[in-house]
Amino acid sequence: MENNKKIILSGIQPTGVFTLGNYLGAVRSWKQMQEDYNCYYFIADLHSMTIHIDPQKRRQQTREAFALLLACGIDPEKSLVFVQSHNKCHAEMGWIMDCCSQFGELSRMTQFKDKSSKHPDNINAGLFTYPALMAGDILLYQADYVPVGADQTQHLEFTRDVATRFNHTYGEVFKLPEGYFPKAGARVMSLQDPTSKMSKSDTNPKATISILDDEKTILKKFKSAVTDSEACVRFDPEAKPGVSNLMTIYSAITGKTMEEITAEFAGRGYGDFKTAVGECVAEALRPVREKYEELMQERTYLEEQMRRGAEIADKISRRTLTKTKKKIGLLLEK
Ligand code: ATP
Ligand code: LTN
Repeated sequence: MENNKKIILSGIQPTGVFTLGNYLGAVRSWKQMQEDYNCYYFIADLHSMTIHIDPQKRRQQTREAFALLLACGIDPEKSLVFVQSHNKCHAEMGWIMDCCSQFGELSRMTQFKDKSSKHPDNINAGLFTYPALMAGDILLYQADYVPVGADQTQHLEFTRDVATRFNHTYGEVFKLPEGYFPKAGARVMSLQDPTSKMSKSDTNPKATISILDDEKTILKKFKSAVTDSEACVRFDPEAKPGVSNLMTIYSAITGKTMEEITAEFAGRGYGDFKTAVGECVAEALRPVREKYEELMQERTYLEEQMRRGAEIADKISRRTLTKTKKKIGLLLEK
């Protein structure tokens, strides 16, 4: 990947099958960026350790998440795809970043506050220092852009702050990354509670569309999606969060504007609209599901891609890690 293209980097946690939200909000654009950037994508398994997951399940979900990335069109010939823990530089840089992070700034992170109130019995130190590990992920690769959703922008700001401070104290090492917000990215809300985001760790299966759901399941879930009693397809996220969410999904897949969608369903009930949304989602996800099923039969191929990804990731990131250690004054082994 020796060229002048800018570097894009992003990660996704192996906390379950990707949802339509992950797909429309993130992974679909990751695929589109492959042509114009050097893209590095990874499965953030170290980050997923901040929440308790059964070990057997974690192994399985990590394999599945890797296959899902490929099924969504991330091409290992074009992009670097790997599992975070396979490149040991992440854990090492994570500790360095821990020592460059202040208790006060980590305490202000909203994700820490949210997740610790959701899991009051497991407020571990990793959950607290999560942003430091994430800063290490980004800075190791000298990434130019980091495509993340709104929930992660605070962590990106934090990364820039830590990098600036490090460069100032020890000398220039890190490039300051910028957020990247693709035009076609959509924020998808829960089908049962359209005021909260669709999330793969949601325990109510009716609230989320998994990208592996079959057509029948997808149509059924959209049929039972929460709407309102006005019977008018109109975009108004405040007053009509349910219908607006369905419009966002429909628009993200068909490319139609909100006005066009309102005109298309004028005088028709929500039933027709929900069926149309369900059908276009099922159609868009079919190739992903088929590709995934194919890939899961090819375990050796997947393992080979993981091994190759880890090797390249190590090679790229080790340069920055060594430079960082030198600047800090860690004695390098000869
Ligand atoms: P979890 O439930 O484990 O917190 P998640 O579904 O929120 O997982 P992440 O792994 O945290 O997903 O995020 C992966 C990527 O998907 C991020 O870039 C995030 O911004 C994006 N994303 C997650 N949920 C949505 C959503 N509902 N709409 C749009 N983008 C989303
Ligand atoms: N925290 C992110 C996953 C993640 C990430 C990263 C994203 C871990 N390291 C580095 C971008 C860059 C999430 O939960 N979506």
